Amino acid sequence: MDIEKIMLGLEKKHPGETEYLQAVREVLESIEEVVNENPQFEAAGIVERIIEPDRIFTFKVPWVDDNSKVQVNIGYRVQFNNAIGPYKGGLRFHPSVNLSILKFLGFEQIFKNSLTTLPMGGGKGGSDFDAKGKSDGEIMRFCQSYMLELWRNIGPDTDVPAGDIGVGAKEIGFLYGAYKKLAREHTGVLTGKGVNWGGSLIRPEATGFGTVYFAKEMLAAKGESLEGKLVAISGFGNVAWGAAQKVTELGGKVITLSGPDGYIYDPEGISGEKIDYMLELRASNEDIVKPYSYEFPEAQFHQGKRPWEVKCDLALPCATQNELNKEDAMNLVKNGCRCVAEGANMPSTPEAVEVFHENKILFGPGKAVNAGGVATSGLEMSQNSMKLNWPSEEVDDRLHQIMIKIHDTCVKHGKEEDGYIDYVKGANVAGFLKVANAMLDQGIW
Ligand code: NDP
Ligand code: 2IT
Repeated sequence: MDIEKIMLGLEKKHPGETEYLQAVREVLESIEEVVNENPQFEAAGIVERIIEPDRIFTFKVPWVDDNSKVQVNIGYRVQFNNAIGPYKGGLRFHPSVNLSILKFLGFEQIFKNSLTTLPMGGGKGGSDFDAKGKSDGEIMRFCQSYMLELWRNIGPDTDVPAGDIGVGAKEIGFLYGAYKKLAREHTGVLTGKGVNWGGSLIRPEATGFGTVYFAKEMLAAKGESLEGKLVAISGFGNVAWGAAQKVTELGGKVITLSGPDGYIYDPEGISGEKIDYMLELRASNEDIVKPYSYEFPEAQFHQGKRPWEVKCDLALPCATQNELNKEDAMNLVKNGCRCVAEGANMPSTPEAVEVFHENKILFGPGKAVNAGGVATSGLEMSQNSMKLNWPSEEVDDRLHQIMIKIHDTCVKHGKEEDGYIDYVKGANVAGFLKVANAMLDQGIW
């Protein structure tokens, strides 16, 4: 496989789509060996086909704000690959959303979903809608308009969206209400639904819980545990919230959170009512974590900075892509951090990942570490199909087992001669093989 030639072709076709090109390059570099060993993949053009989405929907989303002014956003859904199951992946509503970001997320989702062991293909969607300062009525009208266009292209066996940045329980509720009205069906077309109308218990916590279950396995492979560890978390949304809960439960101490405005350092640890306060912060639709330091004066607020400068044993980036660069990675290594597990999607830049690998730091990539969210979405789909609800212990146990299995799979495909585990390679190779073999079986499409 000639990676440079493939990348050149892709760059030509999709100029300027930096996040998408970054995600594709990382996967190609990991799977080079396995593709070269399996000439049937090259003969069937698997790589050329897997890096292009099956199709993309782009549409106008007009809505009326509280001042009776017409607003227009752009909506997207990228249906990337459905070789092993219906397209599955979240929706992101954030002003930064563009096609490059959604294509990178959809591409990553193919391999992540393959790792979960469940039958789900890869997709992603969203809009450049900015929820900041919007009333619930405005968010509802936006969600209704978005679904008015999207509903014909999704379905419980076709494409099943869920949440991501800016899309939580509230937005899923509005989107589902609109779908139900348009399709005249009550089906599992979205995941992350309310528990009274088809949602799975533990889905809200699942990404954060799964992240910590994975980190726990990484530490255990080195004979260590979370007990007494100092943990730096970035973000303050859904993933950060679940991770903070589970770290605390397993005996670790969460010492940072962050938002686009800066980070909080709380030497006493972020637990109990402080974790509940994160929900309030997130629901406020404000972009600041600063209020945390008013509420809990022992915490220090560091304006415009990222948490990677604090001394910690573990780092869990849970905010957004490319939020941890080479300098941050060098700071973490210098300060004795031993394990980095990505709760967010692609939060570390390629240069940062290189620093982790060079220093033999335990490094878990997002597509393995945060797969517990979509895995539990898969469990929600199973429950919807069977028309029953599992108790929270059962869902949590299944999630935990899936995360252990994903960890084992990464070890199997990523263990190097000196015993170091390249989790990036392990996740990419294992995720790829299952989808590539399914594509081989199904002919050229
Ligand atoms: P949320 O919307 O709940 O929270 C994300 C938070 O991060 C927002 O509050 C956002 O603030 C903040 N944020 C945005 N940019 C930055 C930044 N540069 N520094 C610090 N904080 C920032 O989203 P989620 O918690 O759901 O998603 C977080 C990450 O996890 C994303 O990468 C997502 O793709 C990934 N993920 C989510 C899953 C899920 O199930 N929800 C599953 C797997 C991965 P603001 O809105 O003010 O910009
Ligand atoms: O990035 C992700 O895996 C998600 N946002 C969750 C997707 C899902 O379908 O639950």
